[in-house]
Amino acid sequence: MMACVLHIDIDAFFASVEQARNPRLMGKPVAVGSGVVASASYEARKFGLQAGMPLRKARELCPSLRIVVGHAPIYRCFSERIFAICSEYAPAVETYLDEAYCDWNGMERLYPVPEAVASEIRRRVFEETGLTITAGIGRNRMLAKMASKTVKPNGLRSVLPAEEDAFIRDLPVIRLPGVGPKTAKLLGKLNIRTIGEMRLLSEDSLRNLLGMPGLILYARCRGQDTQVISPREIPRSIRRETSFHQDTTDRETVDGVLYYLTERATNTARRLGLKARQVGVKIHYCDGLEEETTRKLTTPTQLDTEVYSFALGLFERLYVRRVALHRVGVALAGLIPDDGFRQLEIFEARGASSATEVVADPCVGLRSQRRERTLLAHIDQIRERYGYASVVCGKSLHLLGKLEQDDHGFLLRTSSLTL
Ligand code: TTP
Ligand code: MG
Repeated sequence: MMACVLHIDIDAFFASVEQARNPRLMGKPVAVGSGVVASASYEARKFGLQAGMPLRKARELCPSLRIVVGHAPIYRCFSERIFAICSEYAPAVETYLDEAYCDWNGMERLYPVPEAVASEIRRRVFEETGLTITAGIGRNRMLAKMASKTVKPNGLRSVLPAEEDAFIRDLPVIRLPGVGPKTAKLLGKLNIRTIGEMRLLSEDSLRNLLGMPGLILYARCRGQDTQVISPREIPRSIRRETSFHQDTTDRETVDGVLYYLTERATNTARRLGLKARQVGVKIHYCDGLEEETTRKLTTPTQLDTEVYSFALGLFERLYVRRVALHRVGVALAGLIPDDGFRQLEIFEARGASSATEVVADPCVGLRSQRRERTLLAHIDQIRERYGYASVVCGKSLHLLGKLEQDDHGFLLRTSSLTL
């Protein structure tokens, strides 16, 4: 086999961990979540349960359902253990919440039969954690993931280069990574229902139809995916600091700079796929006194408004002297991969009271976060293409007219916007 990638995904992750921890749940329909289903065991799926379904409906469909409020830190221990096993078999492993991509490129001589290695990993994971995983092997990460999807749960499938075309050609477009329900509907209007049929569209028409992602899909529907597997390196902290052009007591300027520094830091965190568990603020008065403080967050974040509201609170605690400021800085620390655990932490906070309580709308907070996340993703994209200064947000609007700008953003006096 040529260059290849192994993809693994834990079966019914949260629900399986609960079953592994409590033998009485073994073999029973189990759902983890509160308000809505985050994960349903395969026994529960037979009743039609799926992620995102309100628990009330889940109970109607399956009266014997056992509902468990989630335990995110425990799930993380299980996934880390599984990822550690994967790392013993691959030089580079890229991990997400319950998925990992192992790079086996260049390892043909060491692993002449990749399926045998995948079987060994699956066996070890089961023996050492009690969980089952599904594995897919393919020439690139997309094909590996698509392969594993077809054999869930507890399966193994390898798609050989000669089989690729037959494998993807007749699948519905929604099965192609990057095609969501909206795109599928749009393609449906053009009478395009299978991945093979997508190839009838030229590069230009896909771009006109879907924007830049259309170009990626043009390659993907042909089985091509050039994205490499890269373990994400995690810095200790992301710090953004600057002196003012003149020492100042003007709150608009200070707030504007604080916002701007925060946004630069969160922008970097998002680019690196990280969330912060701590926010810090540092100030230097013009007479040389320095103060610094940090705060731990209950829920890690990478969102501008959240980090800024913490940073502002910290700043207000620190800035108590009536002396002009010379320099300010914002730091994100306790960085961890943005692996999607946040959602459950919110479920936990809501669900801690009682499992039967009818929660008015557990999704309100989630929705506004999701909205901000989507908005920020768009802003990040625009900035990447047209320069950082192409969008000015929030309180950094105060800096317009006060500070000069170039493509890279505001011209700070002594910037440390290096990362
Ligand atoms: P998935 O891998 O999509 O689901 P799963 O592992 O429960 O089931 P399977 O892979 O066998 O289809 O997601 C992994 C975990 O992410 C899941 O156990 C719970 C969490 N999750 C949520 O919290 N909310 C969601 O909407 C989804 C889809 C998953
Ligand atoms: Mg899974």
